[in-house]
Amino acid sequence: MIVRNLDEIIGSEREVHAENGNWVSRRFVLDDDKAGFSFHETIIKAGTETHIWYKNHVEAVYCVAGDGEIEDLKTGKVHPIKDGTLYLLDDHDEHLLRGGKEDMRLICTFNPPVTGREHHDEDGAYAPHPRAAEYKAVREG
Ligand code: 9YT
Repeated sequence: MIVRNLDEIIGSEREVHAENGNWVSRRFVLDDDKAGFSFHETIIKAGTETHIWYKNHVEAVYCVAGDGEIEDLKTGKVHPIKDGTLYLLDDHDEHLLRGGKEDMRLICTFNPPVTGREHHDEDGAYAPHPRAAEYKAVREG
C-alpha cells in the first residue's frame, strides 16, 4: 500500500507549475508506481485559459471545487464545470480549459500513466508513454 498526503507533495518534484502560471498540478501517482494510470490534483487558476490536446493519452477529470468551463475545439461546444462535473477525454479531444471566478480544483487520471518527465509541447500534448502501444491494445480489447 502507498499512502501520500498533499502536504508532502507540495514543494516536492511531484508538484509541477505551468510556465505561464495558469495551473499547478500535484502528481500523487505516477508511472513508476505501476498502477496502470496516473492520478493528479490540478488547480486551474481563476480567469485563465489553457489550450490542451492530449494526443497520446486518455484522461478523466473530476471537479471537486471552484468553477470554470471546457470548450471542445472540434464542436465549439462550451461545457460549464463545477463541483461534481466530470469530463472524459476519450477521443484525444483538443480543448480550451478556463478557470472561472474561483480557482478550480480538479482530480485527474491518465491512461497510459504520466511518467513525470513529460512537458506540454506547443500543442498542449504529452509525449507518448514508452509502452503506449500495449496500453492502446488493452483499452481497445
Ligand atoms: C486538468 C488537466 O488536464 N490536468 C492534467 C495534469 C497536469 N497538467 C499535470 O500533472 O501535468
